[in-house]
Amino acid sequence: MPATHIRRWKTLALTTSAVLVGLTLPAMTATPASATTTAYDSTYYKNAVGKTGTSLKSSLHTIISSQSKISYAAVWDALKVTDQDPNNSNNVILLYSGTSRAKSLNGGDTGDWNREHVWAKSHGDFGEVTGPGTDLHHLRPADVQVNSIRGNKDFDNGGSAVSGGGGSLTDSDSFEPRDADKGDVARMILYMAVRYDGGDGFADLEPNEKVNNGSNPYIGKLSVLKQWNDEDPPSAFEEKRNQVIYDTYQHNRNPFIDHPEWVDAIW
Ligand SMILES: [Ca+2]
Ligand SMILES: [Ca+2]
Ligand SMILES: [Ca+2]
Repeated sequence: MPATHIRRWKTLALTTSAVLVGLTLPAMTATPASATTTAYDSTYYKNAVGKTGTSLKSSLHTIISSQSKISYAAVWDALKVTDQDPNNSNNVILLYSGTSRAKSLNGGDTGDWNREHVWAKSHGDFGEVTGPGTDLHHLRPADVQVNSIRGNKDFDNGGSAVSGGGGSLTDSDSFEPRDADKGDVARMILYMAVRYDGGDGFADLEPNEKVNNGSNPYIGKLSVLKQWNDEDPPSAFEEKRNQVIYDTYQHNRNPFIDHPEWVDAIW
């Protein structure tokens, strides 16, 4: 190796190790062994890094509650950006089915896609007014019929195949997304639980171990959601979506996409 290359490599190695020390040492003091680091740890998350349990949840609530909000009508156009098919800019990728469908087919008819509230509207009765009902961190494009089959069911394993559901399953009281969407669903639900704690005039949303939660501000099952978070880690699509919501629309982040290990640190 020519001397100039060796010098450059050494300089790079020194610089890299100095940066890594600066980033990882604070995180190693209290976060779980599988802790990840992100570019936002020393800025956006600086008051949360190193905490666990209710202390971590409370810090994250404060951090992510500083946000912009959009109207329910504006959600249509936002989803065309946040959920754009990486391989076809005319399409969006639909939650649960994984289908790529034309952005122009937004609507309410068979074959259209519409705005799925992953934390079902009825669970806390927040509806479609600006607030939890318009929060892009849990809104996804979904096939009209698949969305209707999910309805307001809680999430759990089991059931029979959903028609056009890409491998999703359902029974009388619960819905199981296809494998590639399991972690996404878990992290969206847990974002909502941390973001909405009874302020802003809305209910305190929380996960629990039940199905058939109905109109109570709860969604189950927490143990299953935790399992799904482990089985389906954040994808490039999910990370980009989080970034677009942060940069362009709401200016807040889903902490569980940046730090999936924080799920186990809180629950
Ligand atoms: Ca069930
Ligand atoms: Ca996924
Ligand atoms: Ca809550």
